[in-house]
Amino acid sequence: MATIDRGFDRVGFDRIDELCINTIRTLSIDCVQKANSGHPGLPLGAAPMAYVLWQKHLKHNPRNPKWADRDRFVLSAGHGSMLLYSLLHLSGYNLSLDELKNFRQWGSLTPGHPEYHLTPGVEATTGPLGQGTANAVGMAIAERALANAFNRPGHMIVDHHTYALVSDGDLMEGLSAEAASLAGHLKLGKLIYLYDSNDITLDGRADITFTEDLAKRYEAYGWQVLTVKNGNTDLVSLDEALTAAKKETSKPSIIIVKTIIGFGSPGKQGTASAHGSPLGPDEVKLTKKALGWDPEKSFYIPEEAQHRFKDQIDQGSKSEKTWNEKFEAYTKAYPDLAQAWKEAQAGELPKNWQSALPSFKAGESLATREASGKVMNAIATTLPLLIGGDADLSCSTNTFLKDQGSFDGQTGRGRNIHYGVREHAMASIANGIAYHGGVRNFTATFFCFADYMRPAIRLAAMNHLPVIYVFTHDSIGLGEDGPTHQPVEHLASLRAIPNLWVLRPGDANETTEAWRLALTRTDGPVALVLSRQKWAALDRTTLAPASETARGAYILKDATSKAPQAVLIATGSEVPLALQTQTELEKRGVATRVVSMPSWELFEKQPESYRSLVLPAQALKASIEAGVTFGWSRYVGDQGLSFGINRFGASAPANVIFDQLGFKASHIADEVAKKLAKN
Ligand SMILES: Cc1ncc(C[n+]2csc(CCOP(=O)(O)OP(=O)(O)O)c2C)c(N)n1
Repeated sequence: MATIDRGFDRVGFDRIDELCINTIRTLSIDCVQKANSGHPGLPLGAAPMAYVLWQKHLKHNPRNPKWADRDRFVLSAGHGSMLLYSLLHLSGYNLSLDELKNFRQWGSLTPGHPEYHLTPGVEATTGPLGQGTANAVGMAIAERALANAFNRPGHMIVDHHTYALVSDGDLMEGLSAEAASLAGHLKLGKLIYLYDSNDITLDGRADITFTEDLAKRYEAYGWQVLTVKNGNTDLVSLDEALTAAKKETSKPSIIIVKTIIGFGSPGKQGTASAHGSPLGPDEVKLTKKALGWDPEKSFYIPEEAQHRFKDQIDQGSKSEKTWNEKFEAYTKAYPDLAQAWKEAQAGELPKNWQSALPSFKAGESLATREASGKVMNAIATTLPLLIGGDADLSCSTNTFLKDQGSFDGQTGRGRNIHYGVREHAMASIANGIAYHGGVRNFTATFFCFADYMRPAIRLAAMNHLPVIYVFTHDSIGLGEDGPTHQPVEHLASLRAIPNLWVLRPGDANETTEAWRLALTRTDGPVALVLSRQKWAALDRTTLAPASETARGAYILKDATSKAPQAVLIATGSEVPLALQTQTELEKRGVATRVVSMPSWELFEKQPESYRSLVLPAQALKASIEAGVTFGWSRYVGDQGLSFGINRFGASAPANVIFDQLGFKASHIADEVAKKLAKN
């Protein structure tokens, strides 16, 4: 067991700072103990680095957690949530001691892992290791993009840092490597990681799996690497390292802080048993004693410490006041920009943005990815704060914004972010951009690779982040690349994520509408699922208007003479096939309706009266979609039919695969007629 050293280096710090740090520590272990669940080890070890950062460096105003030019702090190792809750409470955020005492309980503001949409001052939802490292990269990107859009000579209204506290587990995750590689490449000089290097993970010593030279790795990524040898007590070195990190503006910095997990706990410090379970009542007392605390006092906040923490409120109010004065001067000098800033901060889009949305002529043959590319380039002119990028596939996803340049991490110029082949980081960085706010952002890749992004998509949905995913090459329709690249289960898989809208438009004009819906949405992410292959834009003079896309599903073309006997429900590239099948069935005397259903989620929001009008109970319903049929029984019912692909695809020209797998009007018409005959 490592010996407990309570001595603090006192140059620039005093006894009260030590008291503050131990207040964070004891409060955290008391809350974990009361909950009888949680992670005491990280708060005990990382309290000094977090305290020095918050007390001496972090630009924030606890009285206004949403002040736009605040520094961002991400606790990437979200399991150490009590560290963050203690800091928030003690620094004067609107998070009461009672909330802390309710740690991990139903309805509290202090859930097991920090949740962005719940707790004032929590900048990102973390817990799945690695996510926060990439979220922080996204925040640093957003900061630069906004600086480029709004700062003017003599008027620096955007100028803040992004800090992340990261752990061994965070840096083991491949995601963090993708994110760090890109951050180094982009030279994000205002991004700083504090790495709680305690050499312990959940199962034991980190070196049972993690033995590389991490400093060299980050140097190779193009980061400044700094080390603090004794993060348990050496506050001066922590302070100096943070100063050095801020001084280096040409690259991101990582400060490797050597700490002891569970610092202060005589029986558990330095071991994995301090990581993820309460210390136990006796060990809590022993730890308090070792830290010079009264072992009998729980949730104790010494007055002197309370007073010192409150400095942050005064300091924060002053900083924001200074910024407000700057913004006043800016408003006088640049009234239009100031107005645009306010709108962007409120998450509003410029009033005229929809004027640029294109419409497509009936019969114009184009893939929905091409239609999407045209929409994006048209609205790029009316939405100057739309940024985004692709994972090395912009030529195929059609998502490059022409004449808008490539994003530069130093100046923030350029609206196309080249993510490289780093899909997971792309999606997590997109979350970071959205968490930051002020800009809107999209990502793009082949639909099949949505799997690489899924952990971040899930978090975007959970946190109501308005990220837009452009997924192209959405089915076997991509053809010769074969089953590895042909999504089949992906629609079902994304539809299973709560609060994610999945839109698979049925032609070019539905694609325009899908973009309109995606950009209008502010409370969650939207996946646009688009084709590689072309077909003719539908004739909206004879069919229902594409604006009906907003209802999720609509009667595209009704049965000719009487109430429908069959209703064909199709999405995306299968909509024209449904129309052909309808013609075939009508020829055979079967009254057939075609419903285009670009989005299940939007359809679910419609009143029951509308839903039962579109999908009448008495008709035979059949879904047609080039993906697994999983879930379609919800709309076709037990007696309905589902035409889909419950296997992997194949490598061949697209039309051949569609034919071979039964996507033919004659085949579908036969099956529908047969079923009707049986009923
Ligand atoms: C993606 C992911 N995998 C696994 C876990 C479960 N988990 C929580 S903490 C942890 C490892 C803890 O090690 P470290 O990150 O060094 O934290 P410390 O022990 O220093 O608190 C694991 C595996 C997780 N939260 N996220």
